[in-house]
Amino acid sequence: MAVCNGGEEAAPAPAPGPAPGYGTAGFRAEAARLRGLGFRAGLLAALRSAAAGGRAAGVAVTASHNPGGDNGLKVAGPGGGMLEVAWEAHAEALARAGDAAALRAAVAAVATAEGVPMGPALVLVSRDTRPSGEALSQEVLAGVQSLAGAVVEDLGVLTTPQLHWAVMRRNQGRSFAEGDYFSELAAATRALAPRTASDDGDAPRGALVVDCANGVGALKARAALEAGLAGMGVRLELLNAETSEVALLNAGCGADFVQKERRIPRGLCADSREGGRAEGGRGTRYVSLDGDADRLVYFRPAAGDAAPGLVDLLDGDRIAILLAVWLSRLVGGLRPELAPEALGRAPRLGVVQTAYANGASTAYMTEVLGLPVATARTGVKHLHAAAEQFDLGVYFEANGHGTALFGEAFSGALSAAGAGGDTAAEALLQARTVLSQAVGDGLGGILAVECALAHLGWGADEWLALYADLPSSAGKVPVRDRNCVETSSDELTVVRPAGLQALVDQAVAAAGPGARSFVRPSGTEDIVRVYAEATTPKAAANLMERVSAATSEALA
Ligand code: G16
Repeated sequence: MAVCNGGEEAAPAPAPGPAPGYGTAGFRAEAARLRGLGFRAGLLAALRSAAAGGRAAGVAVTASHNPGGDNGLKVAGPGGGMLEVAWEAHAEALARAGDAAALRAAVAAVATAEGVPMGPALVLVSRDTRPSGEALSQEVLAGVQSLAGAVVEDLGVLTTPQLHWAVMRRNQGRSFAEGDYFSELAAATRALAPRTASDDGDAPRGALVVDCANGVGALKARAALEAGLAGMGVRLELLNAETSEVALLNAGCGADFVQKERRIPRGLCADSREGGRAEGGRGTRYVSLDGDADRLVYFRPAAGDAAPGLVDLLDGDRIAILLAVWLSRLVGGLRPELAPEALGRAPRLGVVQTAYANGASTAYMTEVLGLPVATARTGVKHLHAAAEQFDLGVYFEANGHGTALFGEAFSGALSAAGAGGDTAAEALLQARTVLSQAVGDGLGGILAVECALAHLGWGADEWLALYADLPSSAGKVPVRDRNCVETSSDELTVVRPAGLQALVDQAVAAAGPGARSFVRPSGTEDIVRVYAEATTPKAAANLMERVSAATSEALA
């Protein structure tokens, strides 16, 4: 059984107070509250790797969309995706272990429960640009090395999806050098995109403005995007690319801000509507990444009579639809004599969303596109697992986190068809490279969206015209302890505190036909989230306010 090697004696004591839970996407809290947790997350990742016979696991030190004073620890499992849900309880058990003796006991308990052998383990570690990240990642490195036989590799400053990609590639026995990440994205995009660039450097498909949230994406965006975009005639412009001032991180910018507030990010002029118009698909396009570049949302300064500063949002729901339309057309172009022969049946395409998906997007997917739509709990780990049920599963949260997964049998069929000269199969294989198979990747997502728009001949106008969103409103209720609210497993019904769901039901009934609302605790911030949909913007906003007030009251 795996054991500690004495290094655990140097484990920093955890900060006072209850240890944070593993949450939606890892441990996340104000940086000072994470003391000692980096060590324990490193140890946990080493155990995960040892349990997988030495295949690598990973730890990304990041708090993603949270403010600059927070930090966090996202553990990647050996597949390159999020830590398996079954291991989250082990992570929390290690987090609660106060001293070296308790840590040894917790490690022994995990080793017994999971049958973790004494043997090799490898953990890849990265961090984002937060100043607190350096000390926290040093803790992670020490934590990994405290497991007998474990080896750690510090990959330095990376986006979270790059860390996941590195773990996936390492375990495929392929290079996980950062240069390969960049060059493969560029090569796949160039192979995939219609060639529209002219030799004189003109950008016939206009400019793409990337709001980097003043986060780690700013350091990687040019290397990841420029070559691929230039090949398809798009000029790259970076906005909010200041990483030296932590107070600017995710502040008034980035995917979470734009999607939740529906406002243009800082740095764009509030009345710059001209640039926002898509003229025949050639206008400037805008996209926001979040603080660790695992989410993307497109937007444009709102057209029409909207107040300056607001946006027309092209969120994860719309990105899922765009990708589903594009990928379905490619699948439809497969040579019938090649594809079914290798797969043995027609490929099953599907989409996965969460309860936050706008009802109009779900209706469009099922009624217009005729695609099966599955609903998963919030959290990429849940959507990813649901998408694996399809041969080609597109998954996106409305907040912009997602990708498209190509199943093993389908990928095999595509390789066979591609080798036989099927150009649609070749294109699908390139799309699989651009769309990370490990976890949602904001940078790869941008390239996929740009390829899809170019192939379909769409600009923001055509994309927005597919359907009209149902009016919706999202709010946050600050709480001291987010665990004070508990929901049913589909997140649609509050089971604790007693009586709150009845108040939500009353508010929904009063908001008229077609209205819906739900309340769930965030797994990343000390807040309870409230979502509401109704037939008019005013009714949706009122419903959200009423449910938020009921929530505050129930928790007082
Ligand atoms: C993380 C998760 C996402 C989730 C988001 C918000 O994103 O990876 O799946 O949607 O948190 O979660 P919650 O509503 O529980 O706060 P990120 O980009 O912040 O790591």
